[in-house]
Amino acid sequence: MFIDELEITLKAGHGGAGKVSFYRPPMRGPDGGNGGKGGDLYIKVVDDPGILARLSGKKLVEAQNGVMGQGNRKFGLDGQDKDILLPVGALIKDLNTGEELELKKGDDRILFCKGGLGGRGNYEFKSSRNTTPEYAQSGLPGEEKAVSITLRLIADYGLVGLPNSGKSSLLNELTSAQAKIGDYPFTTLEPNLGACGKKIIADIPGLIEGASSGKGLGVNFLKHIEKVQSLLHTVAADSQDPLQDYETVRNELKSYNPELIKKSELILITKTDLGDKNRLKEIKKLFKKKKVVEVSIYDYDSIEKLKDLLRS
Ligand SMILES: Nc1nc2c(ncn2[C@@H]2O[C@H](COP(=O)(O)OP(=O)(O)OP(=O)(O)O)[C@@H](O)[C@H]2O)c(=O)[nH]1
Ligand SMILES: [Mg+2]
Repeated sequence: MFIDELEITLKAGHGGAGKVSFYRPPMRGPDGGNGGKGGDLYIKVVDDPGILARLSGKKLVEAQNGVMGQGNRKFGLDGQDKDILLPVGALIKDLNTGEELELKKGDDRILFCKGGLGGRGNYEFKSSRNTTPEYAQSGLPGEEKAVSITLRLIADYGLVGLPNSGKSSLLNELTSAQAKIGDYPFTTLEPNLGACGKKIIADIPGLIEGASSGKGLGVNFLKHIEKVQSLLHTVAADSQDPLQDYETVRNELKSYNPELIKKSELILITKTDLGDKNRLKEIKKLFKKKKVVEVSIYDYDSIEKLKDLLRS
């Protein structure tokens, strides 16, 4: 399942306690060693938008605690660090402070929660005034942060359009994605990504009237459009009213976030094999000065032309 929102607690390791211990007689004096440091928790940024699925159902990710010190002045082991893998584009919000961190490409590994220091053992408290200290420090707790993680896909192009208008079919032709295709609405239930050369294309579930207020599947996925560079708006050539189809989707984008319709846009008249030349001419006219490209998955040349255009 594709997951793009979750809440989780991230926690570094607790420092190990210092040890209270004494040499055996006749030596006497304290020999309790220090506790180990708690492991740090790192965010490791990866290029896989599907990675959040691994955290499904998890409430806590934590690094290892430091180990308690031992007699004979032995230090406890440090706790192991822990990496949590999160995708590029994720926004991490600290639920207590409201602080936000956005994971960008090129970020690698970010120290997010610092492990607690280990406590000092009683050996370290020996002094001329107190040659047999009977106390040691407990270790310090590691940092702990309750966060929400929200992912917005980072893509160059976002495919938008009514259900069944051929978005996923196009994604499969333009990239090596293998999105599910069906001759019924709402075949796509979660976003798909594919690469066309160096450009990433995102395919989201179809939008219908009312999508921005929760109808269909749209509203859950409209946020992914916020981060794309340009829109590829599919309109099927066999539609009764292509302009109305287009306006419906534009209105939903606008109601969700007016910024969305300011993005550059290419209208793709899809399934052109289903319309005769005259009808195609009519449809093109409807969109007047807008940038329109005709395409059919059964027309190899049209797909290759579109690939060239998108890559450039
Ligand atoms: N004739 C023809 N049929 C096409 C073409 N492209 C897609 N189709 C068909 O149209 C139907 C819908 O295709 P999808 O790619 O699943 O459409 P979608 O826009 O992703 O649909 P949702 O995921 O439901 O929003 C399928 O039966 C496809 O085989 C085309 O160029 N020509
Ligand atoms: Mg689809």
